[in-house]
Amino acid sequence: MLNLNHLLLLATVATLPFSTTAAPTTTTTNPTPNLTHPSPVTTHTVIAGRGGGGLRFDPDNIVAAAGSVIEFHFLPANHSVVEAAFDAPCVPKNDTSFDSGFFPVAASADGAAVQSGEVFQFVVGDEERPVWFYCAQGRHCMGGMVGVVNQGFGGAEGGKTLGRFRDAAKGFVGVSASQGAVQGGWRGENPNPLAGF
Ligand SMILES: *[C@@H]1O[C@H](CO)[C@@H](O)[C@H](O)[C@H]1NC(C)=O
Ligand SMILES: *[C@@H]1O[C@H](CO)[C@@H](O)[C@H](O)[C@H]1NC(C)=O
Ligand SMILES: *[C@@H]1O[C@H](CO)[C@@H](O)[C@H](O)[C@H]1NC(C)=O
Ligand SMILES: [Cu+2]
Repeated sequence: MLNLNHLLLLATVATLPFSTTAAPTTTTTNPTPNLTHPSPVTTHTVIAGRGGGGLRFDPDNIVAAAGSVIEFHFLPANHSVVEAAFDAPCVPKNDTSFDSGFFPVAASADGAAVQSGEVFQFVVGDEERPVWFYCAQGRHCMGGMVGVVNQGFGGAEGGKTLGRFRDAAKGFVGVSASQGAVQGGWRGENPNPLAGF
C-alpha cells in the first residue's frame, strides 16, 4: 500500500534537517534523526447509526491517505455499509465492491450506548478516487444514510460531492440492495472498542 505519495513524503521527511522541540539531550549515539513526523496512514473510525435520527454515518465525509483503514462501528438497530458508484446510490457498485453485511445490535434496556462486538474495515486505495457508500437497510439510504471517503475536489471528480450524492440517494426509486455476502474488506471482532466514543 506504499504509493508514490508516501515514498515522496518519506523522502522529504528523511532529508529534513534535524530539529526537535524536545528538551536537548546531553548525549546521542544516533547520527540520523528519528522520524518524528506522524504517519498520514491511520485508522479512521466511523460510527454507523449515530446522528440524524440514527440514519447517519458519523463522520460521513472522510479524507484519508492511501493505505489508511476505514473502520465502521455499528450502533442499534441493524445497519450495514456497502460501496456504491457516485451515479448509482443505494445499490452495490459492482460484483467485487465492498459490503459489510448487516450488524443487528439490540438497544440496551437502560439507554446506555451499545455497539456491535464486530467492526468492518476496508483499506483506502487511490486517494484520487472517491469511495461512496451507503447503508442497505430498508429505506436508510433513501433517508440519506450515505457517506464518502475522499470526495471529488478537482479534476474529473470535481463537483462530485457528498451533498449531491445524498440528494441522489434521497431521490432513488427502487429497492436498496446488498451483495449478499461480506466482501471487499474485513469483518471481525472489534479491535478498538472505545474508538469514536
Ligand atoms: C531513534 O532511532 C534509533 C536508531 O534507529 C533507535 O535506536 C531509537 O530507539 C529511536 N528512538 C525512538 C524514540 O524511536
Ligand atoms: C469494482 O469496484 C472496485 C472497488 O471500487 C474496483 O476496485 C474495481 O476496479 C471495480 N471493478 C470493475 C470491473 O469496475
Ligand atoms: C437485519 O437486517 C437484514 C436486512 O434487512 C435482515 O435480513 C435481518 O433479518 C436483520 N436482522 C435482525 C436480527 O433483525
Ligand atoms: Cu442503516
